[in-house]
Amino acid sequence: MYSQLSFRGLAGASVYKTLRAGVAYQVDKPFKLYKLSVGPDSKVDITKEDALRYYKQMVVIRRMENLLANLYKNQEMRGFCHLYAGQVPIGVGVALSMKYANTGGICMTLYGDGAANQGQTHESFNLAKVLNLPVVFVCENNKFAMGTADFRGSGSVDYYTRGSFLPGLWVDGMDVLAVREATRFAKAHIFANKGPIVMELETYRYYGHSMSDPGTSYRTRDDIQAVRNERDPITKFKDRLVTLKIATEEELNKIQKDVKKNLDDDVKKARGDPHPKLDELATDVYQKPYQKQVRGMSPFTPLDHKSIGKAIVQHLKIK
Ligand SMILES: Cc1ncc(C[n+]2csc(CCOP(=O)(O)OP(=O)(O)O)c2C)c(N)n1
Ligand SMILES: [Mg+2]
Repeated sequence: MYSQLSFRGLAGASVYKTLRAGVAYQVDKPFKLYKLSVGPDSKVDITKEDALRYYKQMVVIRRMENLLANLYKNQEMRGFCHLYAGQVPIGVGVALSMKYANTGGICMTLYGDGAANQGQTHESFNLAKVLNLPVVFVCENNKFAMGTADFRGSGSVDYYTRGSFLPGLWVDGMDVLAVREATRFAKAHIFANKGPIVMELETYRYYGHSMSDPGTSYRTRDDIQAVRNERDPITKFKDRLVTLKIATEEELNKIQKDVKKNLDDDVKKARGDPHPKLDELATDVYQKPYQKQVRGMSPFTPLDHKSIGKAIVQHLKIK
């Protein structure tokens, strides 16, 4: 439903400036501002190198999700499959630890439109404001909380204003460059010590909430197809890149073909791999496991905690 991503700040990035390199690109749908006098620039520049990288990343994500959905439906992949999915208070906790340890990092905390209506989200806004934490709250408004349309479950669907005392920014989540520009703006806002900020990315969910939700009982196939035809972020980006002559259709088709082939090869390899051993289940659950054994196992099948990977705190250099 949500996830956290943290990154270290760039030195001297406290002043927001539009990137001026490459070809000019006009963001289609203007940003909407809440408690902000100035917003991100709607004219942004894009270099060919960045454009192709974003295009490829989007195609990879789309294709991966398709493949995962199929593997799950074929019962080749077990467990529970949410096609992407944290907790808002954890994001605020990460931001608190970053401020406390003075890492210079900020925490992007992502949550859904459904989660926006939970008490924990509003407690998180409050604590972030009171403690002036380096956190950007990013609401991914994909129009549905499981099967409930946003207007049926939300007192206000203007999620960018829902931080009440926090400034907010509405962004067309179907335009990768609008999202990039808004993120740069939000990051500079935090580094300028203006406090936490809320960003709403308006998007759409083609799939159901999880694999147990066919995603078609609360909307029609035509509704979904209309978004695919009119607002699809990959198709739209591709058209813009061709129109702006940043890339040719052939180049972009080739990226798509290569991604498909590479991911199909990965799936083939994964199919041939043995199933993970049971002890994987208890691997890297804690940075420092305080108990040797996982609690609640039957005495006949004990399971030990195992550490093999590097903990996130080490990646982020938090002492
Ligand atoms: C505290 C809590 N209450 C209820 C649920 C059950 N639940 C799981 S997802 C969900 C809706 C989430 O909506 P949204 O954040 O928009 O995510 P999306 O459906 O778009 O993936 C609910 C109510 C939960 N996981 N946790
Ligand atoms: Mg949602």
